[in-house]
Amino acid sequence: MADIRNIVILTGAGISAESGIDTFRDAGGLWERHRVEDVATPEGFVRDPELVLNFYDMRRGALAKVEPNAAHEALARLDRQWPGELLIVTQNVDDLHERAGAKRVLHMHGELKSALCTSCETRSRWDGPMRDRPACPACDAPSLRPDVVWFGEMPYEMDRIYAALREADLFVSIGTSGAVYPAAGFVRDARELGVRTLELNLERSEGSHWFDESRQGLAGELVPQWVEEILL
Ligand code: BV8
Repeated sequence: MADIRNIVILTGAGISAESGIDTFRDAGGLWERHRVEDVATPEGFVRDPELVLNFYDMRRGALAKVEPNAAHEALARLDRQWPGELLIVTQNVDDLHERAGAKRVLHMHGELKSALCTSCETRSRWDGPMRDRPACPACDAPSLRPDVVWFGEMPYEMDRIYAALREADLFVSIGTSGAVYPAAGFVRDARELGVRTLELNLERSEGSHWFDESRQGLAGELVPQWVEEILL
């Protein structure tokens, strides 16, 4: 693909599904077992901090039992071999892109392995549970919360994401339902900027009709195939 130099990739829970991490909206998904309002909003955290801390402790603990899949590995290979600009913007809070070896990764909704102090606002790498209210590494206050972006909170590094979209020649969306903004709006921003758009997803998503091309299938199959094509 000679005329493609700069690529922005958006990933969602679907890229981690084959690693055994629950998605949000598929059958049996996270939102079937937990009300979003209770576990993924600031109000829910104020109302019942233990419930929220346990919800994220459980998901953080599950990370140790899963591995990156062929889709994460393929994006890491693209990251290593792609000569132009590449940015993997992930909505996921898992660390599978990094564990597969990808470097140019941006977690717009934060990370399970990061803690945010509600007293000093320092963000610290964090691997363990938070339910016992551990001390903030920076200010010692027992006020750590999961460093994830809840509904109603501003996603991280939006300026950097829009700057990358403005420079992009190709926008690829992988494993996301297109249900949550502002991520779900990136395909429209890309189209308005004249950027080519491709969707790789198990089924048609809420935004499929906005893409120049939409391929349905397992990320573990579609992503390695696409990476092979683009590196030719
Ligand atoms: C904000 C982190 C602004 C936490 C998450 C009305 C209209 C428009 C917008 C709004 C509105 N009302 C409210 C809003 C804003 C709201 C929003 O969009 N609500 C929606 C519900 C309408 N958005 C926000 O609040 C955002 N912030 O807008 O701030 C602002 C402005 C000024 C000042 C302050 C604030 C923040 C949203 C972030 C919420 N946090 N996650 C955590 O992980 O616990 S959201 C979470 O769901 C994900 O991060 C992701 O973003 C989102 C969607 O999930 P997906 O990743 O797409 O997963 P899903 O299960 O939905 O789909 C999986 C897909 O994969 C499916 O399509 C499936 O087919 C596919 N798949 C499955 N298996 C495979 C597969 N594909 C390939 N292979 C497979 N094997």
